[in-house]
Amino acid sequence: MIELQVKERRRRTLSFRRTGVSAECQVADESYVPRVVLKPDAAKKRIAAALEKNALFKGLDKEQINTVIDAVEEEKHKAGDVIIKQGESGLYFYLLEAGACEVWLSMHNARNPQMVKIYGPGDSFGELALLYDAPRAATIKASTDCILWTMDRSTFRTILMASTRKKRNLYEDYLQNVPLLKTLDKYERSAIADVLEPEYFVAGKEIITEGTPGDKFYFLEEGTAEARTRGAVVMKYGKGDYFGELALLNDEPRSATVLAVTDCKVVSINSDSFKRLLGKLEDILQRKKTEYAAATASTS
Ligand code: 1OR
Repeated sequence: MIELQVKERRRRTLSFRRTGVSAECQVADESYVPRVVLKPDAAKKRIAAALEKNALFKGLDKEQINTVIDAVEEEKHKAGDVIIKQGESGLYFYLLEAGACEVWLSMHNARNPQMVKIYGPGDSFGELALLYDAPRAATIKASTDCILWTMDRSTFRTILMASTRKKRNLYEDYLQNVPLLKTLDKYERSAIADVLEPEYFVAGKEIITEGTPGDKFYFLEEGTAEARTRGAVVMKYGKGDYFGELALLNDEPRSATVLAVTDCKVVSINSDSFKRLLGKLEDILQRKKTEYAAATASTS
């Protein structure tokens, strides 16, 4: 059973009084006054390092990053503390600097909550309630002693809401139609949308080069591409297909060249995010190796 020690509730009265955000709105706060929590330079450096690990902060400019660094507040938790409680309203977004946090979910008809995920350093949570004015979708509990940086709702909505929503909406339909991701739920797909980086390749350009080290996994969003080993075409790709998984899964050099046949738009995921977000699809991904082997055998 999860022990309830809801810090968020305790802070709520204070925060409402201070910021007066009780009127819910779908847009960022127009009257936003940047919040400044004074902190030493060493703390600022730690925050900057944690922000760098997190995809949600990728598109921010220097000024926005500084606003975030000023606004966040350190919060330490002991192993076992409940940081967010499912069903309650949410006031803070959390960035985990050190330690691990568990995500517990109570499904409609299940008697006991289930642990569905563990967050580590650089991960963030608590965005859903702020993005959609919804109750907390899950309970978050510290599994070890933790250091977190909390961002108030007003800063989140002003700095992060538009970019996060835009990216999630942009890729929602696309990711829903990628066969590989069929078994993931909507929330897991939005976590993938957060980390996608678009890249463009003109027809004839190599997206991946056989024998080189691999650090990215790709989905093909537009165009057609083909994989070649020792010059022979072993696989053809269209919209929604993926490639580049083997080098990351098996820690080996690229086993094929992937060439843009037409102009292509791809979205890539770096190796850390790939392991974190697609790790549970490893069985499906490993099967591709058998397909490649069969295709290579039939061309040699
Ligand atoms: P929040 O503001 O709702 C709880 O507060 C947070 O838990 C939530 O934002 C997310 O940041 C985080 N479904 C919903 N929320 C999740 C999930 C999740 N995982 C983490 N959070 N699912 C688990 C996916 C492995 C979907 C389960 C069906």
